[in-house]
Amino acid sequence: MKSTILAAASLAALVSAHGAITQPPPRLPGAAMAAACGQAAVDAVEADGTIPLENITPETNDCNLFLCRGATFDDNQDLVQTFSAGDVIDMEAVLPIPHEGPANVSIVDTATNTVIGDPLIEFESYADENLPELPANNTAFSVTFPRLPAGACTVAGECVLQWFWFGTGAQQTYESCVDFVVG
Ligand SMILES: *[C@@H]1O[C@H](CO)[C@@H](O)[C@H](O)[C@H]1NC(C)=O
Ligand SMILES: *[C@@H]1O[C@H](CO)[C@@H](O)[C@H](O)[C@H]1NC(C)=O
Ligand SMILES: [Cu+2]
Repeated sequence: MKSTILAAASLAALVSAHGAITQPPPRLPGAAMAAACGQAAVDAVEADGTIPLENITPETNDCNLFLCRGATFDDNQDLVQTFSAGDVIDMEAVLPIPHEGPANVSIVDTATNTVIGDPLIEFESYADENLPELPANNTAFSVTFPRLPAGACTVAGECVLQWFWFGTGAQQTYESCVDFVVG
């Protein structure tokens, strides 16, 4: 509950906003992220839940900024979703400041920060600010959960569904993660 309120608060404070996933509930910053990345990093994400990685300065080498923008499983254990092969997962994003570039959603092994299998969805050109209007599928789209190798992603924290977007002109990287286990 606390996390939900926090998410709403940080997304409402769209100070210099760019983009993030809002559904399924994404990993949020918290005490464990503050311990690893520094309180300033947490403050930056709480002030603007859509900021790119490039606008965050980790204070220690323990910060895993390039996985989930530094957000940790420890801070988000109450947000773990259960997905099974064939499930259609509806995802929603906010893109208050679009930047044209590629985007995708993949399953990532958090221990190694490597992608498992193929992306579940890929956009060659996403969030194109030159269009009069963004395609509806930029902010609401679905992915179908794949059949994973036996034993993969069965323990909470092992894997995330990661939305990744790179604004080519802006040179800005965006990551939002959804914690899940295979059901
Ligand atoms: C997702 O897109 C980014 C940006 O193009 C790219 O760096 C990354 O390799 C892609 N991920 C996969 C699994 O294709
Ligand atoms: C998103 O919608 C646009 C416009 O309708 C379409 O061209 C594109 O292929 C769609 N992308 C994906 C990944 O579904
Ligand atoms: Cu931006």
